[in-house]
Amino acid sequence: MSVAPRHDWQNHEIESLFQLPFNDLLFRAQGIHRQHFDPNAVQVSTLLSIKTGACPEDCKYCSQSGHYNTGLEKEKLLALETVLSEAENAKTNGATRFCMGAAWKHPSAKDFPLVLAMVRGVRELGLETCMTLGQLSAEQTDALREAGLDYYNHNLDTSREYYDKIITTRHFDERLDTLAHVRAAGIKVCSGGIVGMGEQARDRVGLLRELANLPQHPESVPINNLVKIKGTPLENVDDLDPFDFIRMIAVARILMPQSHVRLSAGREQMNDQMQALCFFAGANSIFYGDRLLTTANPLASSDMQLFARLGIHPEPAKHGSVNSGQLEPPQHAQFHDAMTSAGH
Ligand code: SAM
Ligand code: DTB
Ligand code: SF4
Repeated sequence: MSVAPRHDWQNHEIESLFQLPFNDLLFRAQGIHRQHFDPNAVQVSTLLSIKTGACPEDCKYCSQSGHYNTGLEKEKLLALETVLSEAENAKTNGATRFCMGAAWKHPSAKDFPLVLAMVRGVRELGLETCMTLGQLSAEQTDALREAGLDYYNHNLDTSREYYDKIITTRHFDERLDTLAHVRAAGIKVCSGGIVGMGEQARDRVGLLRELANLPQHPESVPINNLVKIKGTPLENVDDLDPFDFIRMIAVARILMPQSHVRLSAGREQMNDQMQALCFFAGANSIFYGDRLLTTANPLASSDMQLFARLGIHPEPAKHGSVNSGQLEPPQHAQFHDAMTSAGH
């Protein structure tokens, strides 16, 4: 029996989930997953950095912060044609959502019209649209919604208590304000965080509690494993135990049963077995394509093979945009070929 999602999780309840024996936790997460989703479908999004580097924020994990010398090549806001041609490629390769990220504190009035044009153009291609541009005002969220934005990504990143150790130039409550504007505008919320930043187990509990106790659960919850970037203050932080990463996915699945939980950054550093366990724990979304924003992601061909070996198929797009719900050739042709050659 499926129970209505809760928004009143207490720390001690979440801690007890994390403390369950691994098999008990995964069994429970998988049971909940099956009540709400096709257990063999995974949503696939492709990411593009539309404006790279020289960010005024001081996020200690990030290659794009202007506060650290990471050797990253900076780029201006991309031209509309470049973004649309990348989106076309993503669609041809089988992605159903196109996520565009900019290294900004917030979008400027000068750049905003081009951003809106990107949303309109990507949507016209029949892809779901997602943007992550930093802090937004209520007026900006309304304009994005009008342009056809489906999702806005803005992560809480970590617990309220650990947050100041990671970012000092933007406050936790400001993040919640942006999420509230996004929700009020009728845009779907994509919000999660990063683990493996030297946080304590209680911070992973705190992050999930904040997300699960939002008035409405984010439709998409990216769980990123820190990609260590040379030159940032976190470049030498200890690795998180891989089982604790899988536990994080499983507990997110239990707390937010109807949300897509994304196995997000860090897959390039994971083996296939680890990713398979993350899918079993309830992850049902990935970034697909050989680049995240500035770092490597597994090759699309490797992901197709992994899906085929696991009998996983990409989830069809569900959105109010042009092609609503229909995946037509050539979308997914590659996945289909990989599945066939793996004997499915
Ligand atoms: N600048 C915008 C912002 O921060 O809201 C959007 C882009 S930002 C890169 C999006 C998210 O990516 C961050 O909030 C963080 O959770 C994640 N991220 C960034 N760098 C990462 C890294 N090195 N490893 C794992 N996740 C990372
Ligand atoms: C999210 O939660 N993870 C993505 C996306 N939202 C924008 C970004 C991951 C970035 C990983 C490091 C990089 O490539 O720079
Ligand atoms: Fe800037 Fe976003 Fe990186 Fe923070 S995570 S430094 S806001 S690009």
